[in-house]
Amino acid sequence: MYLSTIKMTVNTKKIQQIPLLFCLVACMVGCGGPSKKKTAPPEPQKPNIVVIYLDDLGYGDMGAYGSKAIPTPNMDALANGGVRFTNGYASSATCSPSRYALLTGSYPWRNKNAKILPGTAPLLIDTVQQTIPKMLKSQGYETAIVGKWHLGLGTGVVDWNQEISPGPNEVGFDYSYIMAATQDRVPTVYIEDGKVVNLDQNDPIEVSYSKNFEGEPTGKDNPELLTMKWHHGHNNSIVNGIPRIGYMKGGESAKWSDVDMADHFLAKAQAYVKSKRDKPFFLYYAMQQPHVPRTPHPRFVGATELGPRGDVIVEADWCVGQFIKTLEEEGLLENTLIVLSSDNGPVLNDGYYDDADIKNGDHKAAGVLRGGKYSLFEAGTRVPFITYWKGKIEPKVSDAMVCQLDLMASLAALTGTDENASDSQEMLDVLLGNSVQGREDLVLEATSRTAYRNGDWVFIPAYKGPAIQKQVKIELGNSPEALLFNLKDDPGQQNNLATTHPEKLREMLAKYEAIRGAGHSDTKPMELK
Ligand code: NG6
Ligand code: CA
Repeated sequence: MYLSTIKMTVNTKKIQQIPLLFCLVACMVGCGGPSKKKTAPPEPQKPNIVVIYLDDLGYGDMGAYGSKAIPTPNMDALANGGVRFTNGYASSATCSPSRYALLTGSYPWRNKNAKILPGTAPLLIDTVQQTIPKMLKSQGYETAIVGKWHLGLGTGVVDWNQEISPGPNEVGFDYSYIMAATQDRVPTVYIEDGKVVNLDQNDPIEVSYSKNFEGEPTGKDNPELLTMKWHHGHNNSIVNGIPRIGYMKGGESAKWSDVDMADHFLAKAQAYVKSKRDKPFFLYYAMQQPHVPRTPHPRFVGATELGPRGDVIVEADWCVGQFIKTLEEEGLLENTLIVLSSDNGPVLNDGYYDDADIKNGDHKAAGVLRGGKYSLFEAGTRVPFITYWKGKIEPKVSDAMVCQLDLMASLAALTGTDENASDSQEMLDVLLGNSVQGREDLVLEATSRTAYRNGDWVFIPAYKGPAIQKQVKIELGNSPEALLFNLKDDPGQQNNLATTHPEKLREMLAKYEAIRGAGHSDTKPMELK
C-alpha cells in the first residue's frame, strides 16, 4: 500500500535527524559491527502526478460516461482501468474560477475576482497563496503547466514584448508553456516561461479589450475575411480567419496555428515527461478542447457526425492516448497518478456558427444532467472525473462525491505532508478507490451564484435573472423561488421538492449559509414556511 511507504519515508527522514554518532553506535550494537551493516533500502520514489484537464467537456461526452456518438477509446481506457467517478465536480461552471479552485484548494467565491477573465486580466492567484505546484515543490517535485492558463498575468498593464510576470512561474510552476486565456481570446500567442514564443521585436504585440487599433480589421466590420462566423460576441480582432474576443495588433510571427494547437501542446507535454530528471514531476496538462473556437486538425475533421465539437473531442482523446503512450514508453506509467477531468460542463453554441447545435443529433453532452456550462444545475459542475494509476488503482466505478478542490489536500497526503487549505478535503483513499466515503457536502458556483449539495440533496437559492441564457440555450438555474432536488430519484432535477419538503429546505439553507455566509441568495424567509 502506498500510504505505508509514505510513512516509511517520513520515518526515515526523522531517523536522519538523529545525531550521526548515536546512529553509528546503535548500528554497531544492533548489527554486530560495521562489517555486517545492511544498506538501508532506497527511499521510494514519490509518484509523478499528471492532471489532464479538458475545457468544457460535459458529463456525457465520453464513451465511458455514456456517449455513443463520440468515440473516446483512450479516455475510456483510463476510466475503465481506474476509478470513474459518477459524482465528481469542478468547483465552478466556468473556467477561471474552476482553475483557481483546482490550483489553490480554495472555493472560487471566496475571491471576488474569480470570474471569466479577459486576456489582459492581472494574475488571479496571489503570489503568497498556497498552490498545488508550490506544495509539491516543497515535497521534492518539479512542476510544469502546458496548455490553457486563463488565470491572469502580470499586475495591471502587461507589456507582451517583455518578460510577463507574475504568472504561472510565480505561483509554483518551474516550467510553463501556456496560452494566456482562451482560444477565443487575444493574445493568440504561446508564452513560455513568461516570454512570447517566436516574437519579432520589430513587430511588437499590443492588446486591448476596450478598443480596436486603428486600421485593424474586425469580425464585426470585415465579414469577408472570416473563415468562421461569429454568432454572439467574438467579433473583435481576426486571427487565422477566426474572429476573437479582444483586440490585438502585431506579433504576426508569434501567432499560433489553431489547427495545430492540440499537436503543439501534446508535443510540449511529451517533451516535458521525456526530459530526464532526478525528481518526481507534477504536470498540469490543460487541453483546449472542446472549447470554442473548435478547430480540429484536418486529420480529425469528420471523425464524428457531430461536426467540429465532436471532432475536437476525438482529437483530444487521441492526444490523451499519445500522451499515455509516451508515459508507458518512458517506463513512467506505473509510477504516475493521472487525474483526468474537465473545468466545467458542456455548451453547444458558445458564440460561433460551428454546427455544434445543428449536428448534435441525439448526443447528450450533459448525459442525464440538467443545465450545462454557466448553470447552477448539475451539468454546470458535474463532469467526467477519473483517477488512473497502473498497477496501483483497481478499476471501479465510484459514486463518492469528490471535487477538484480536494486535489490539494489529497495530493499533499499522497506525497507525505498535510495541507490545511480550508476548503480542500483530504480524499486520497477515495481517489485511489480504497474508500467510498466522499464529501458530505459541497458549495457549487456558476457565474458568481452558488448552490449547495449535501448527500443526495441539492439546494439552489432563489436568484433573479433569466431562467435560460438565450444565446447558448442553457438553463441557468435562476428561479424566483428556491429549488430543492433529490438526485437519488431525480438525477435530471425535474421535481422541485421545495414546497413538499419545507423542513429539508430550511435545513439546506441553514447549512449552505453556514459555509457561504448569509445574504448570498435571494431566498426570502416566506418561502421557508
Ligand atoms: C464567454 C464567451 C464564451 C467563452 C466563455 C469562457 C462570449 C459571448 N462568450 O464570455 O465564448 O469564451 O466566456 O469560457 O464572449 S471558459 O470555459 O473559459 O469559462
Ligand atoms: Ca471551460
